[in-house]
This record gives sequence, C-alpha cells and structure tokens, in this order.
Amino acid sequence: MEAESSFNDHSRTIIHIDLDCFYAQVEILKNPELRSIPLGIQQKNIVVTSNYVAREYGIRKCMLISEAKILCPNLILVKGEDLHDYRQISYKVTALLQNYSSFVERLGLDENFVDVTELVSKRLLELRQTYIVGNIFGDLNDLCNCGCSNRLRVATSIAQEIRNKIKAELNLTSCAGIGHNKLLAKIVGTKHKPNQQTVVFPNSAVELLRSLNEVSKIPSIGVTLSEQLNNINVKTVQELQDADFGNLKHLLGHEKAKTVYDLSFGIDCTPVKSSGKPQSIGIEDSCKPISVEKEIKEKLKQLLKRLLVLVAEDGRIPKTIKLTVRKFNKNNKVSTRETRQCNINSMVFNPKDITNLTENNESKIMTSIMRLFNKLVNTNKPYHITLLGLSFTKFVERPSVKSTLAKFLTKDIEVQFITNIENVHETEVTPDISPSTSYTENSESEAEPTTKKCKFGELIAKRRFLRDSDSDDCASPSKLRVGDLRLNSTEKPVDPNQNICCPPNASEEVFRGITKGNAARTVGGI
Ligand code: DCP
Ligand code: MG
Ligand code: MG
Repeated sequence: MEAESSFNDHSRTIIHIDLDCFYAQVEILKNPELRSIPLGIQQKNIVVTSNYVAREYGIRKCMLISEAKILCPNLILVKGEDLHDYRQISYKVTALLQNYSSFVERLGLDENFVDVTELVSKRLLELRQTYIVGNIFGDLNDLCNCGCSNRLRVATSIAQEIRNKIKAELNLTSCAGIGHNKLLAKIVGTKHKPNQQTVVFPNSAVELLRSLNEVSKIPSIGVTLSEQLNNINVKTVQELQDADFGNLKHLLGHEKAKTVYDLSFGIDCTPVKSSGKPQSIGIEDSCKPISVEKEIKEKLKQLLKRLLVLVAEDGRIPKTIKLTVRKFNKNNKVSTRETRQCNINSMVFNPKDITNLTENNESKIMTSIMRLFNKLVNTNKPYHITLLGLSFTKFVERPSVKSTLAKFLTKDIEVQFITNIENVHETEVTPDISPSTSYTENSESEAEPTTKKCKFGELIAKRRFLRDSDSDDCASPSKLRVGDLRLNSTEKPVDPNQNICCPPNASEEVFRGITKGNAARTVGGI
C-alpha cells in the first residue's frame, strides 16, 4: 500500500546552528588554559562531552569516566552539573541569532533553528550572483529549478556570517546545516565538524537520510518508535523508505505513519517556532532506592531549594507544583514513573525574592508536596523510589509594584500566606525504560541538552528528561516530531546580572550588550 505523497515544498530556507562541544567551550571561556589540553565535562561518573582535543583520544559523549581515563590518562575533568553558565551563554547565542530572523527556535541548550527565508529573499534582490560557502552534501547535478538552489546558496553565506558573528562576539565555534526544512538542516550540519558548515539541496535529501543508516538516527525518532519499527523489521532508513505503508499504518496509526514515512524521505513541514518562555521549570534527581519517608522529604526539600533558584531567575510566579516519582519494583525489576500535581497559592512567594520563602511558607509548599507524595506512594507498604522530580508550571507574570500596592489597598494581601491544594490532577503513569540497575548512576536532570544521545546516554537522558509539559500527556523525546522538539523545560532567560566573564577575544561591551538585549526581549518573547 502506498502513502499519498506529501507536498514537498522548498520555499523556506532554514539554518541549524549547533555549538561545538558546548559545555567544554563554556568551561574554556572561563579558563582559556583548558583550550589546548584534553578536557572532559563530568556529570556524576559520565563524560557528557569533551573538547575536540580529547576526542582525538577516542573520548565520546556519555562515556564512563573510568573508560575515558583509560583512553586518555591526562584528561582534565571539570564538573558540569550546574548548568547555570551554560544556559547563560546559550541565551546569548539565541539573542544573537534573533538579529537575523524573528523565527529562532531553541532546541536544547546548544542548538537553534533560524528561518532565514525573509532575509534570503531580501538578499536575492540585492545580489547579482550567488555562490556556495562551505561544504556541500550530495552532488549538484539535477538541482531543482523552483528557485531553492539560489536561496540555499545565499543562506550559506548568511550561515557563515552568523558563525563568524558568534565567534567574534562570544568566542564560540559552531557548525551550521543549511536546508529547506528543519530536518535536513539539522542532519546535514553534522556532516562536517567541528567549526564547519554544510548545505544540502533537495535533490540529495533522500540520500542524506539514507546516510544515517539506522532509523533511530533520524531526529525525533526515539527509542520506543525505533524499537517498534525494528519489530516489523524496519531497521534502516532505506527499509523505512521501502516499507509497505499499510504495515506502518497498522503499527503506528495513519498520522504517525505518515510523519515517519515523510521523515525518511527528508520531508518535514514543521515551522520554526519562535521560542518563548518555558511552560514549566523543573529538576529531577535519580538516586539509590529510598524507602524511608524522612529521606524522601529531605531530598525533596533540597530539590525545592534548587528549583526556587531557577524560578527566581525566570522571573515569573508559578501556580502549580508537580511531583514526579520513579518507583522501582524489586519483584519484577520494572520501574514506573508517576506524576501528580496540585495548585499552590502563588501568594506564598515573595515577588521580590522568590528564593527567600519564609519558613512557614516553605513548610506549606512541602506539605503540599508530601501530600502529593502520599497520593503517589502507599507508604504503608514497602516502596523503593529511584527518582524524584519537582517542577513548577502555569506561570503568571510577577505583579508590578503598582498592582501589588493596589492589591494591598484593596486588602487582597490578606490571603497572601495560604497554600492550598485546590485540585489534584489525575495520575500519570509512564513505564520507564531504565534498566533495573539504572539507579546506580545518579544523574542530575537540569539538562535536556540534546535530541540524540548515545545508547547509554539515551538511558540517562530518558531519566533526565523532564516530563513537564502542561498537559498530562507529557512529551518524551521519542514522542516528538522534529518541529515539536521542545526546549529544556528548565531553561530560563538570561539574567542581566549574569556573572560570566567576557571571553578574552570578545568585546566586553558587545558581550554584555547582548545579555541586556536578550533580557529585554524575554518580556515579550524569548
Ligand atoms: N550533553 C549532555 N548529555 C549528553 C549529550 C550532551 O549533557 N548525553 C550536553 C553536553 C554538550 C551539550 O549537551 O556540550 C550539547 O550537546 P551536543 O550533542 O551538541 O554535543 P556538544 O556540543 O558537546 O558536541 P558537538 O561538537 O558534537 O556538538
Ligand atoms: Mg553541539
Ligand atoms: Mg547539540
């Protein structure tokens, strides 16, 4: 059975920017001596990334520290569990890109899609001749004549310009992929690394997808979906392209089958969405099994403290708190994730300093959290919790001084210190793919850095990924389409008082200026 073919439109021009060895580059900005020595960024006992000097020794993302040390005994390790600095720089990059388009979509901390369609058409009016900058994927025979070839050529010089700007102003190197949709731009950017760029013309889209080989390598096809496909013997992209659509439809339903099938041919119509503020801000931490309520409470208290710092940096006031637990069943060795949420009275927060909760208010929030916990876990029976997560959702902007004063005058302020559980939403149960032993790796989860991870990393990432969408149908990487891949829910806008040093080769004024510009923009957009 054949799928009706999707309209393959080449009218847009998209650039995907991915920073090179991102966390490592940020650490190098802070300490330039690290530039020329093998550097690994450590989270728990994993090297989450390394600079390219270390990669020469075979160090790969998500490698165990012990393995990495064998490959490169001189490897210098820097802790990368606190994501604050990475986020700050990440938002500076996005702010810089917003000078080229109003459609800039963040993906994780080090990637952005930029829809440069408009800029390209302006440039085309001015240019007499177009040429290609950087690498090309595929050949230049049989180019399409809808005009996309010229547009993509122009975009290659824009991409070069953008990358030069990122280097000049933030002292960071990056890779760019240029294509007529997000999928192609993202994939093609990985073809030449680091500090390079690559363009793909529509005639080579199918070949580009095939070059990924495994279906699991297609961005947005996650572990679950690729396992489903593997079960019907669809392992490679070519097999997906050749698959009987009826079988795919039977397996995935019409819509999903169509999306997946289109992806295998490089067709992706999802728009570049301007990234706004995150819908939820959360953190989670996996741990060795905890079976005592007192310990749970202690851990949740620590999480709440860290979460409040992130919320304060975001600037808005949350209305809902959500608790996530992962229960480990020792009998069948299966882990399940469950979440529950309840409203909190936003008046418990001091709008001037959210991190500074009075003891009374903190204990009110903790009471709500523990109530959620007791709804999720029957503490009268033995239980083993291997992950705890807290997130705030449903934000309101901080009241201005004026409105606070008005409230005070109308005596609304009397209700200020009440935390109430207004309604408890249904429980969400998500089977966890983590292997039974996974809790031995303790991972912080402020990160949701990348859309594709190594096998081991995928497990870790799975644990890290914050199921924080507003609805109960929470997103996991495997469920998302390219266009739907969302930001790290813990991301927050730039704090203008950030404390990152200006990179040595960059202009202090510009460096700070970008931060301020971005902070100003966060009010209405990102
Ligand atoms: N990261 C992480 N866990 C992973 C993979 C990455 O915490 N499993 C973090 C560290 C990276 C950052 O996210 O610096 C961005 O991820 P990338 O996959 O883009 O990797 P890098 O930017 O480090 O390297 P590359 O040069 O390959 O893009
Ligand atoms: Mg990167
Ligand atoms: Mg990346």
